[in-house]
Amino acid sequence: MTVKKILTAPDPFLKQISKPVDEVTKEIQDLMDDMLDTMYDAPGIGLAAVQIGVPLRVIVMDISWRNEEGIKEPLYFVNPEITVKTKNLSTYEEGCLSVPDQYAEIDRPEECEINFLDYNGKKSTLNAKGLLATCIQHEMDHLEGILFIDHLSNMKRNMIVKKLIKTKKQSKKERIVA
Ligand code: GNR
Ligand code: NI
Repeated sequence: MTVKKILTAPDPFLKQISKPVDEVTKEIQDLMDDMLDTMYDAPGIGLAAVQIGVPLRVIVMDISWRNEEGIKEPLYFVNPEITVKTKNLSTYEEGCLSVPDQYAEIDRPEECEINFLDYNGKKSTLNAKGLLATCIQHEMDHLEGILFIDHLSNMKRNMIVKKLIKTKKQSKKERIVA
């Protein structure tokens, strides 16, 4: 169980399409454990493997652990596929661990159905709505090399990317001084 470094935009590594997993082996389970540690540490409610530098179609999520009760309910998705999505859209203010401190309202299908393999490699189906549906779609975008800022106008995206580059340069300088 290890907290890994999360890659941030505009790192070109995040733009690649992640590869399907052949089989849910011990290595894949170890990867999912590390992803969950990294996600809870960040803190976030979802993480795709590519965000920690592993371009495989693996996602972990837990949308409830930051509630009042704080009970952990991790979800694991290997090779997820959206089988149904509603025409109805809903809007959420999204953030991303790979786009630090930036937020924007994004429209996505309100409900969707996902087929995937679970932590034990068993075929499974999930009907998602609300934040769960938004989050799984955000994570599945990562598998295609897409970030939430790619859903914004060029102008809004460019502004955010400029800010990210500026903060990256600044923290590099600080590391040299320190
Ligand atoms: O922690 C996260 N919060 C979040 C909020 C609204 C919509 C999507 C997300 S996912 C994000 C973690 C992340 O970057 N996953 O890829
Ligand atoms: Ni993200």
